[in-house]
Amino acid sequence: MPGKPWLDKRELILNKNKNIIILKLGGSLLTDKNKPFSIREDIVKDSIQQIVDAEEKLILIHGGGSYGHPLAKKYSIVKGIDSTIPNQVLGLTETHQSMNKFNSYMIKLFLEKKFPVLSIQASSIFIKDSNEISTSSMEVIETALDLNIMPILYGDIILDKQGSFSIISGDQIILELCKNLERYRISKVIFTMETEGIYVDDDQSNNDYKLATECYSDDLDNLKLADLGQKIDVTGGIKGKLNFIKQICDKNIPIQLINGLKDEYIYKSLKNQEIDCTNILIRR
Ligand code: IP8
Repeated sequence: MPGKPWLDKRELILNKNKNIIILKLGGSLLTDKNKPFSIREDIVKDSIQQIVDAEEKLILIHGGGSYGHPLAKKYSIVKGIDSTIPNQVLGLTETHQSMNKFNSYMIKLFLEKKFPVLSIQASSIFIKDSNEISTSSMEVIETALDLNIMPILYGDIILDKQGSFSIISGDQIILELCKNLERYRISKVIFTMETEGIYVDDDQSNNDYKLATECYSDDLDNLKLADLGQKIDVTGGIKGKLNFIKQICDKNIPIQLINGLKDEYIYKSLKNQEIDCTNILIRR
């Protein structure tokens, strides 16, 4: 269109690949979750290198780890506004700022590798109304993807129109993306953790836990899960994760749970190469 050259450029970009992967890097992988403000630098750098090497179109989500959960717990942010908690609103903003700091560390590493990323704050694009997420504009994310910029979102605080607030976990953000992205098709969601996936007691009796390599989403409720040790987690741990996983599967999106500590597993998963992990399948 004469006089509007950017429209041509947009057209060109829009014709490109419309499939994306969503990758979550768990907070307990990236940080020492029980020691406030501690980044596991080698693991973060290695994970970022694998993402850069894979050259796939994706949205990256990261968890809170020791930058989010201890502060959120200290001020009981998940429970919403409570005037009996001293400085709770200040604690809410401190939690957000702490997550920003962690996110900035990640962003800087990508930019040092000349890899274009854009930090998008969940607290600016999502809001709750009586505890239900009511607003979600995906346009910024989709336009960033059009421009081949990798959007990075992270567990954050979320405000509630009824005069309260809570925490939005990385898993909840993923579910919202799965529900609301319109111009992109999510081919797969990868959750990167510190174990190969879900460990279950096969015969439900002798505590002999085995890796569930394949698991149908509608069987998730009936699994006897291994207790892999509880760290500070204000957003529900593995049980909370499975709840989101089921809802993501309802959108017909396959899920892989992988061990981010294993050599090149993030790269291999992004490239659909075979690895030991849990694949959550959808029954047709
Ligand atoms: O680690 C929690 O996100 P998650 C974010 O994905 C905060 O559960 C601020 C605790």
